[in-house]
Amino acid sequence: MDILNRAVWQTTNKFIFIASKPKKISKRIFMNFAPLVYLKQKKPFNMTTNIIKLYNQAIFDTDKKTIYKIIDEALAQGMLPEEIVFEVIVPAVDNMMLVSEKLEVNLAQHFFASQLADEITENMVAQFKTVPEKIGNVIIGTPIGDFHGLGKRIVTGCLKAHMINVFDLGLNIAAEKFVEQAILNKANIIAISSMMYHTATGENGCLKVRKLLTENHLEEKIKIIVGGAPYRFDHKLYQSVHADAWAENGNLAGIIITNLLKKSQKW
Ligand code: B12
Repeated sequence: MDILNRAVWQTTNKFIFIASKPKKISKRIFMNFAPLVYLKQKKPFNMTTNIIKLYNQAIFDTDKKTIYKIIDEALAQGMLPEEIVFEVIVPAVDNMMLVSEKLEVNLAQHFFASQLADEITENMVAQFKTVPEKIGNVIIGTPIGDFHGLGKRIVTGCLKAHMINVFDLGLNIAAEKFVEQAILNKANIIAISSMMYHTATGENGCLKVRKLLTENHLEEKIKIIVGGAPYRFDHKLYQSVHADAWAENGNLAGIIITNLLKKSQKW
């Protein structure tokens, strides 16, 4: 977030000074702080729209301090924690994915957006009037030999914001552990993040998880979803490794997993 926007948060006086000279402010900056005018003055204006705009901008600026101020302000103005999660946080994750196709969005911004989604969702859920029902349990990890954890963490943040319970096993996970943990936690989905071709297609990764599920007659209960760089290069690779599905990014993972959860046999 730029200095002008910070000033808006700091003192109303500074804001009035800025607002009195609108011609000198770039359109982008004006659009960023304009909604706050209404927020501060409590004028009838679509508050949720304002919060969404401010939140999205702060996400792009990777400005954590401002994000928490926006959330506090939203709560103070009467927005419910439920509304914050479902009308601000989840759409912001979607928005990041949508705009990244057109604008240059870097890895740090993606990572930041999903981390914050994860963090704020946890925070808000604790304040919900009725604790929301999680739509299902997911086990996630990288397979044996793969220590690339960034994609997995982004996916985890997105899934949590979609109200999915995630058990993150970490890196370098044996096929046996994926299955054992899925049974233990009554998970309907095993999500495997592979960043290298050989860990995606190797015998100790998804192929072995599938073998174990088949041997234990768990295929109706536990579905496998895969993701990571090799799958983005070859969209049919997921079939070769006998997964049920794949997803290109965290947001799509949330949508596809929600559908898989509906289809899988309950524990
Ligand atoms: C960062 C990085 C590293 C870092 C990892 C840091 C960390 N903590 O994760 C470090 C430096 C440690 C590293 C090491 C190595 N790396 Co490396 N690394 C990369 C790099 C540049 C980026 C990977 C990444 O984080 N991407 C960013 C994330 C956000 O994107 P993403 O993972 O694709 O995730 C998105 C989607 O794929 C999807 N997704 C991801 N996971 C999942 C899971 C599910 C279930 C779903 C549905 C979706 C999903 O959603 C995510 C969010 O939108 C890639 C190149 C590349 N462009 O991919 C090489 C790359 C993966 N590395 C490579 C290699 C070779 C290595 C090393 C072997 C290098 C070496 N000689 O030591 C080691 C191996 C270490 C190991 N055993 O794992 C190769 C792999 C080539 C291959 N054979 O397939 C790549 C492709 C580089 C290259 N072009 O050669 N690497």
